[in-house]
Amino acid sequence: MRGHLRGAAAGVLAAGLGIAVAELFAAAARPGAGPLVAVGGAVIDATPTAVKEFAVRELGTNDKPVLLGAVGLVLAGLAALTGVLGLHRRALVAAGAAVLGLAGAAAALSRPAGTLPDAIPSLLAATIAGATLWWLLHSRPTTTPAPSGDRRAFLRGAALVAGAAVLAEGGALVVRRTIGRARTDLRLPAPASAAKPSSPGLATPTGDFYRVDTALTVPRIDPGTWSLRVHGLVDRELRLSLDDLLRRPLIERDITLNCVSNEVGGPYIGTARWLGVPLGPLLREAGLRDGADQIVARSAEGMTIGTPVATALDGRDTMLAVAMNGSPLPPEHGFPVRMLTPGLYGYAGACKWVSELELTTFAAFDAYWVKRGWARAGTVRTASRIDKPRPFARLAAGPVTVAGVAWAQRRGISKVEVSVDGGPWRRAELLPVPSVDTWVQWRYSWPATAGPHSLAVRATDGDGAVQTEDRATPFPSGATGWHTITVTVS
Ligand SMILES: Nc1nc2c(c(=O)[nH]1)N[C@H]1C(S)=C(S)[C@@H](COP(=O)(O)O)O[C@H]1N2
Ligand SMILES: [Mo]
Repeated sequence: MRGHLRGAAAGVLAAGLGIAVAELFAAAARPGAGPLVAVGGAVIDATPTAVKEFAVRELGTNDKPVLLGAVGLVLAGLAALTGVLGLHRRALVAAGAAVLGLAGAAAALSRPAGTLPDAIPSLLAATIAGATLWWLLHSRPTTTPAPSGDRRAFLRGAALVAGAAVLAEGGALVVRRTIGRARTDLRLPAPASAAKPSSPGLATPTGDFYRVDTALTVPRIDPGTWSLRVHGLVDRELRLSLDDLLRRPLIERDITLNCVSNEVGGPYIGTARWLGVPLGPLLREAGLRDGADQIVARSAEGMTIGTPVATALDGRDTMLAVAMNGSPLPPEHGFPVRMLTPGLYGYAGACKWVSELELTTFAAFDAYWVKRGWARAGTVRTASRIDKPRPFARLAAGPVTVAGVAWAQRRGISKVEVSVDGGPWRRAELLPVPSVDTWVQWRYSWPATAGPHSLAVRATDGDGAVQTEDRATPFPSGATGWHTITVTVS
């Protein structure tokens, strides 16, 4: 019994050391390629969309820690088992490590942008864990007739392994800190083309900006070694450092970004003042070949996002963004560089932590979300939302300000109307906006009378098309329907 406990503990400790060293290696060399993250990512990829949506709904932003914790627990269980079996059959130590290492490597390679080097962290972890376990279990003959001395030796070895694991974790922390400092030290050049003045409250404070991605841990990318490769259907392949990008003329624009997964009235939308390099001139420099109709953006942690080439050339402000609301991009929002395509949902035009742009065709390649059934185009649908009053609010009779936002990036908003209890549509007042690519803030003064009431909002885009009442789910091309709330007036 005690022997079994010892075997299990040795297995878990050895795996812990292996993982910690692999995380340190990944932090320095390949962000997001740590073994746990690779396996977790593969699990997410393999999960049907319906289950994924269920998990996001039930667990919210805890979905990732929960998944990583589960992967860690399963690994700990398997490592403990390997330790117990390895007590009596040494070969099983090597076999267990090999199986787990290869499983991790296979998971890393199965990711959409997985390349051979991504297998290294898992293989490294398995090699270190296997060797450590072997040493812990077999460095001294287990048959010596001195059980207490043997126990002391085992505890000494275990403490050594735990210490090494803590050191490796600490190293990974230092790497991440150093990158954090490089981010705050980054000096942003002034834009060649500044944003137009805009009304206060138009932009979402960075800390409140929604975040949606599949990254299990936020990739920490060293801006000093980051580069962007532009290749595929181009005459000249480009490789640009962050300094190369920052030396180009920059544009500064207020642009609204929203997620296709946003429900009617939902929170996955925000507006920020972005600073970036316009993509069109860069693609022309690379010498765009005939037939290229898709830009496949790949990110450090393995996302692929497919964006129509036309959106970089039709005059809109499609850019490689380096800053958000006056500061370098926060790590969560894609530091050091992300794509931004006005008029497209994030999954179709806003690749974070971008490291590669491949010019190709839609016929030749389906990006991550398209493989999962989401629409190829990703064009933002006209929508509007009531932010004030809150649903189920209790209000006093008299004039009540009803307010919110409406958006139809690229087309703009020409009209917002409010209907009380299904009655006639009344025009809301629109605040001025810098361009068609931002949401519009609207307000309506409602003479509220006692009783329960429903409030609905609808927008008309710049082309005169009225937002449809028909309800559609976010999948596969964005939710539709009017946002309606109920309130009580007394
Ligand atoms: N690398 C990467 N980029 C990504 C994603 C992702 O999962 N990975 N998600 C996309 C989606 S679905 C959206 S809506 C936006 C969200 O950007 P934000 O988190 O900065 O708000 O990023 C897009 N870019
Ligand atoms: Mo999204």
